[in-house]
Amino acid sequence: MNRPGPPANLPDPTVQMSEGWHCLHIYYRINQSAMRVLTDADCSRGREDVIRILDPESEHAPARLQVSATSGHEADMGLILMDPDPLKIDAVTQMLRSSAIGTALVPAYSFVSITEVSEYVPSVEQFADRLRREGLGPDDPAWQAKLSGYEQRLPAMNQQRLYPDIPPFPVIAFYPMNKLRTPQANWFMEPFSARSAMMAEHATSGIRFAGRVSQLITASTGFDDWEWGVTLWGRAPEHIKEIVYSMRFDRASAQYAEFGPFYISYAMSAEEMLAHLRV
Ligand code: 76R
Repeated sequence: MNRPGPPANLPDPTVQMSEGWHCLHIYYRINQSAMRVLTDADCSRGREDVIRILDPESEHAPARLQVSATSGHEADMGLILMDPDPLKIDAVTQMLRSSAIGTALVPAYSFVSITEVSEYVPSVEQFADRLRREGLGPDDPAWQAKLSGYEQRLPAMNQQRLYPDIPPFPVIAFYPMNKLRTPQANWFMEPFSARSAMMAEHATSGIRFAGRVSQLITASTGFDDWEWGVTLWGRAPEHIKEIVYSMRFDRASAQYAEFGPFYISYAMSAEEMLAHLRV
């Protein structure tokens, strides 16, 4: 029988993405009973293991690695890991598990996602349409400056969305979210124009936090139980509360958003984290 073969000129199968990175947020709890049965030698070797495994400069480290201490009973330490290779990320968690204090490191929560440029990031043409809707025309003196400013900023902003640098802010909030699919509010049944207008309102409210909060939205449809992971880095803790509260009033959140658990962590080196956790 003549079966149709795969179409010609497909790229080779790969676990790497054509663009963007794999991302893992993982939280651990220190199990005190497991710590108790470790010998002093295991403990000090374990500390050295963890510092080595979580050194962002080491050769085995994924492209991005951030360590933090987490508030609340759910977790003690949090990691954000990003890399083109999902197995390089997974190797970090396997190294921790098989380290000298691996039995005391209990995963408490994890979230698997990938970086992306959202479909609602306006192209230069869509940005021009938006200016028109705001009442600005090509004859306006501000038109060209706004448009070419956006055109110049866009490549760097998309680079940051796909290959994010971690900002030098000490407070990290992470939570997963969905957009609702209920008969009363179904985001996915709304036309693109309506979703786009809501996301424009959302972006306008987000831009007010420039310099105080840095956001990373990673996509997880098909990768984890929620549709997106929201990572917020705050210059100070109050900005996190303020942005999340004020966004509750944006239509995209007020009507359509559903949230998972929230984790608040404080960025530090692996060595500082171990000292803080009294390991
Ligand atoms: O990336 C951009 O700056 C373009 C505009 C923009 C998009 C496309 C943007 C801006 N976001 C976008 C997409 Mn966002 N964002 C969230 C949350 O708690 C809540 O209510 C929602 C959680 C926060 C706090 C936040 C912050 N955003 C998205 C998406 C993907 C939707 C899709 O693709 O379908 C989600 C789920 C989401 C959620 N957003 C901003 C912010 C901030 C601070 C900004 C301004 C960014 C800036 O300063 O450049």
